[in-house]
Amino acid sequence: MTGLTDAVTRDVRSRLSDFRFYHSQCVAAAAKALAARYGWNEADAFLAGMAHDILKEQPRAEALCYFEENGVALTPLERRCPKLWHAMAGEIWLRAHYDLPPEIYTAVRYHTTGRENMSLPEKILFVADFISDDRDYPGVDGMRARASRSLELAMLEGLRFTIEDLAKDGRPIHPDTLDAYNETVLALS
Ligand code: DGI
Ligand code: FE
Ligand code: FE
Repeated sequence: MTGLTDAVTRDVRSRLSDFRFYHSQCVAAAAKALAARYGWNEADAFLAGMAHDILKEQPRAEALCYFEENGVALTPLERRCPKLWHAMAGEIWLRAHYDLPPEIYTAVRYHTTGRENMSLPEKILFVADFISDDRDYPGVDGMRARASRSLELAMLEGLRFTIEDLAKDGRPIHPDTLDAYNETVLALS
C-alpha cells in the first residue's frame, strides 16, 4: 500500500463502524478488479473504493453545517434525501484533506446517484458498490455476471433497481439518477 492509501484507509477505519469499514474494503477490492478488467489504474480504483463512504456516518446536523461552511446549496430534493449527503460531503472532505487523482473526487461524488456522461472511474465505483463481496441482495449474482460482461449493462440494472425501489416507496429520485438511467437506456437500445 502507498502512504496515501494507507493514510486514507486509517482515516476511513477511524470514522466508520466495523460493518461499514468492511464494506469499504470490499468495494475497494471490487473497484480494483473492475479497473483491471476495464482499464483504470488499479491502485487509484482501490483508493476510490476505500474512500467512497468516508462520511457515511457523519451526523446529519454536522453534514448540513459542512455544506453551509463550504458554500454548497442543496436543492430542495437533496435537502429531503439525507442518504445522498455522504457522497456530496465525502467529495468536499477528500478534496480538503488529500491530494488525490481528480477522477477519484468525482467518482466519490457520483457513486450514489450516477450522472449523465459518467467517466470510466465514476462507472467503476458506481458498479463496484453494487457487486462488492459484502452485498447479498437477491440478484447480486446476476449483477456480478453482468459487471464482468459490460459496465453499462450493470449500471442500467443498478439504476433500474434503485429507481424501482425508490418509486415503490414514494421517495424522490434525484435528477442525476434519472439522467444516468435515461442515458444508459438510450445507449443500450
Ligand atoms: O452508501 P451505500 O449504502 O454503500 O450505497 P449508496 O451510496 O449507493 O447509497 C444507497 C442509498 O441511497 C439507498 O438507500 C438509495 C439511496 N439513493 C440512491 N439514489 C437515490 C437515492 N435516494 C434518493 N432519494 N434518490 C436517489 O436518486
Ligand atoms: Fe455510499
Ligand atoms: Fe458504499
